[in-house]
Amino acid sequence: MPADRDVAERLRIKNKNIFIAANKIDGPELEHLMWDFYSLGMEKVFPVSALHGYGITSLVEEIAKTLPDAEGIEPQERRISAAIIGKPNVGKSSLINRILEDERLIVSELPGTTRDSVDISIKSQGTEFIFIDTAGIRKKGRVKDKIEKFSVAKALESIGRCDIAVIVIDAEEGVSEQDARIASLAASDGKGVIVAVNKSDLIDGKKDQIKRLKDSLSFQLRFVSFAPSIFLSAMTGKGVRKIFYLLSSLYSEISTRISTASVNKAVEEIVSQHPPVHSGKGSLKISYATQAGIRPPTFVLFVNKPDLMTASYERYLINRLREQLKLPHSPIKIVAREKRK
Ligand SMILES: Nc1nc2c(ncn2[C@@H]2O[C@H](COP(=O)(O)OP(=O)(O)OP(=O)(O)O)[C@@H](O)[C@H]2O)c(=O)[nH]1
Ligand SMILES: [Mg+2]
Repeated sequence: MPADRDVAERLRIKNKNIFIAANKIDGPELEHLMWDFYSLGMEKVFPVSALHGYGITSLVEEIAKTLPDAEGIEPQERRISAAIIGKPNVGKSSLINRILEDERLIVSELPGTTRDSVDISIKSQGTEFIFIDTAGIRKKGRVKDKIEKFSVAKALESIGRCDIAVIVIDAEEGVSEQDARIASLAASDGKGVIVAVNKSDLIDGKKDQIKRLKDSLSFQLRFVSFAPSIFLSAMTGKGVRKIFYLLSSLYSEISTRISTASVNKAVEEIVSQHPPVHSGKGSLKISYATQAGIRPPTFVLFVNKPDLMTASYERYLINRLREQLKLPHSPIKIVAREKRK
């Protein structure tokens, strides 16, 4: 709106912190409506719903960050939630038990032991880690037949409320299509993904088996090749502590904010190395770019015609941005917006 532009202009010269609250955005499905506001030339745009409360927490948190620290108030603890996902019987509960180093969860050899999702909180080095143990539920009466499936609906529900999805895989069985699908879904939902290969004690020293497993990891997970993987054993405890380190560093990575200047520099370089190809409809021109959000790092590119952004060029940009912006393990989201004349 012209009036918004006017206000934006006046505020800009005041040299203050400016936040734009794009109101009446009631949920994630309406978030696309906020992209227009970037054309006001300000980076901090927040989708909110004053009526339903959507997005308010993020807005308030961001505003709070710019305020000076009040004395005597403890800084807020970092909280990382990790969804532990995987087929029945891969050792999800055992892994969490090992992490907790006690036997608070019911572990059993029967697939389908964990009936629902359970949240377990543990504090370590100033961070609160929430592990969401997700049931590897299968249909009733099929417990005996060794099917590969696990409940996608349950997994998605846990993924929806996590920062990072930990896909647990049985070292003897390798990666199934279902595992790969869930990993891709989590990544496209903007979540960090870690692949945890459990029961590695069972393949210790078995060269052929280890090779087959590594092949299945790189082939099946080729669409989420940026996801770090670890080998561990919930039974012996080997490799388990590394989860904390991985979760922390991945969380920092997906929460990175990069200055507009650096984003533009990276985009310019990436585009000059391999410009968009000319199609019948014209050629894509990227005028400038800025980071619009974190978790996942999201970049808005202002272009002549958003339609001209092809899926393959978007993939190229994302892969190169991952390198250039030093976000090797992070999912990245790109939004092409039409540049206003
Ligand atoms: N050898 C070996 N066995 C393990 C390991 N981790 C778990 N197990 C065994 O695998 C079986 C299943 O473990 P759970 O932790 O119940 O598996 P889950 O993934 O939580 O299963 P659901 O809740 O049914 O989805 C149990 O018999 C565990 O003792 C491991 O690292 N090595
Ligand atoms: Mg379980």
